[in-house]
Order: sequence, then C-alpha cells, then structure tokens
Amino acid sequence: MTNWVRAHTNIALIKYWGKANDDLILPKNNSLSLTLDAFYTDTKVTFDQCLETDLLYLNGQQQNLAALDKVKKVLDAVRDKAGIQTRARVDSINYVPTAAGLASSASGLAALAGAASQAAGLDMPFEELSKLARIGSGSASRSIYGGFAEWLKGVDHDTSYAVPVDKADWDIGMLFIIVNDAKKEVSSRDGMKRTVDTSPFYEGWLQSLDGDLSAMKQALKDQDLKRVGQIAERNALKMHATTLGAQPPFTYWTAESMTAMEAVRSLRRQGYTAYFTMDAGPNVKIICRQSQLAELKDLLSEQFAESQLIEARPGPGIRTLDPSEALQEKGD
Ligand code: 2P0
Repeated sequence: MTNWVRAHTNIALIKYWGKANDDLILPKNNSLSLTLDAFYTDTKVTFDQCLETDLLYLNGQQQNLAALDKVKKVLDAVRDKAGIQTRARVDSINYVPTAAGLASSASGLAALAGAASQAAGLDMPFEELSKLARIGSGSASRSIYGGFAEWLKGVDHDTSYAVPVDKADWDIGMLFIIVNDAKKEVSSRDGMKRTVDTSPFYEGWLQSLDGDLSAMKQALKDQDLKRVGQIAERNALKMHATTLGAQPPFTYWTAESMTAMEAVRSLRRQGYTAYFTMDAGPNVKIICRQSQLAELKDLLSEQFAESQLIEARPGPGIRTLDPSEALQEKGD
C-alpha cells in the first residue's frame, strides 16, 4: 500500500534546544509548538525488493547520501518493527513558498514516519508515529498533531513523544518575515550541541523552562494572546542568548532580523498584539491575531517586500491523502 501522507510544519513557542541523547534524539526539555497551515510536506514510501539501497527524491530530484541520513533512521526503525529488510524509495514534495528559507525537517520527517509505517503495513497510533518522527528530527515529533502540541522529553525511546494540547481554534496566527533564504552556517543540530557542551548560559536556560512551560499552558487555556506572545518572545530570546555564550560563539540573527524584531515592537507601540519568535535561522515569525494578519501584513509592506511576508494559521495534524487528491494536487 503506497499512499501520500501530508504533515505540516510547526513553530515552537517554547523551544527545544539541546539533546540529552543524540542518537535517540531525547531532548533536554519539553517544548510546545503550533502546527501551521502554510507549510507542509507530502511523502510517499515504496518498499521495493529490487532496490539495493534506499533512495530519496525531494521535489523530484534524487538526493545524495548525506541527505538520506535522517530518512534512513526512520526507515530502519520501521523495517525493524515490521520485520522486513526491503529497501525503500521515498518521494517527498515540500510545499514551502519559494525562497522561504524555512527548515522542512519537522514536516518532512513527520510525513515520512506516517508514509513509511503505512507502506510497511504498520498501523501506528499517533503516539507511536510521534516517537518514530522524533528519531528522524526532534521537532518532527510535534508535527503529528494539529494545533498546539507538547513534546514530553521522557527518559527513553518509549517515553519521549508529543501529545496534543489545544486545537488552536481561536484567534491566533503567525506572520512570517523572511529576511534571508541563504543556507545557515551552523545547523540547528550542531548549534544546539555546541551550546549544550560549551555555553555557561545553558544551565540558566534549562532552569527557566518549567516556569515558561506552565505559564504558556495556562495562557493557552485562557486563550490570552498577549501572554502567549510575551512568554514565547522571552523564551526565544533566552534560547538565542545561549548561543552567544558558546565556544566558539555564534548567532542566527542578522541585521535584518533585528530590523524585523524592531518592526514588531513598533506594531506593539501602535497597539497591536504582536510578538516575535525565531528559530535556528534569521527569519522572524510574528505571533498575532489571525483576524489581523492582513492588516499587519499591509502595515509591514511599507518596510518589507510582499514576497517576504507570509501569513500562516493553525494547521491540521498528519493525514493520508486520498488518491484522487494526491493526483489532482500534483497535476499528474
Ligand atoms: C524548535 N528548533 O523547538 C527548535 C527551536 C530550532 C530552534 O527543533 O537535531 O531540526 O533534527 O532534532 O528538530 C530545530 O531542530 O533538530 C528545532 P534535530 P531539529 O523548533
């Protein structure tokens, strides 16, 4: 059975930054994210007796061995569970606006977990899919669910997975300011490792997380956007502060990132509920009211090009596309 499976990307409001176990991808802390409608990956896996190695095609282009690394980990885990040795062909299509410069590992590895388990005949509940996605890429564990999800750090493979927190069916959205689409100098994987190993600020970051997480959950329960934004913005700033203490030090910020952050502060001064978050790259994401996305985009278009501004709303969890839908959307 080979179906296309779709998973959407997510942006963390409480960040995952650092691993307790590099191989299993167990995080040092729980994290909490919002899955978004704007960016997603469709993936199909075909186990084929004729193949001698696993193959990965991304947007129709065959990928080299290095790109297969994360994919192979998920495929091996599926083969192990299904008791098969067969190699697989993975076809994956990323629906990320061109030049967005956004990482697709969350949606990509989540879609792969769904597609590979189905292709191997495994019927895995979401919790198991989340674990499987996690061993490909940590943040992918959260992309199994729509709305808000929390990745519980756990202590081993069986206890580290994401759970749904809230459907996000209220007035919350995100506006992306794409400031740079260049490939980053320090990958998130290397960046978090360097920070854990060398930054004296890392302990302080870890100690502040329980407080951030419980405050965030209460703010979500109250549907209090202002508090959600305040907690998320501060959490992101704290995460980025740890990288400045690393050896050698590094930052994902560019001058344009700071311009974008200042633009968000300016929106606040004008009375809008708008807060920013940033990940392992220079782009800035504004947490705002879904009902004000167009208005904010309009205001920011005085400072940024139309193509730099992308609206996103809460998105759905992982799902299997029905064949007509997959064919129709791919136009073949
Ligand atoms: C997050 N990031 O919570 C954090 C915030 C980046 C900054 O998850 O090594 O691609 O594959 O587990 O999931 C990016 O890291 O890293 C990330 P791996 P991943 O969204």
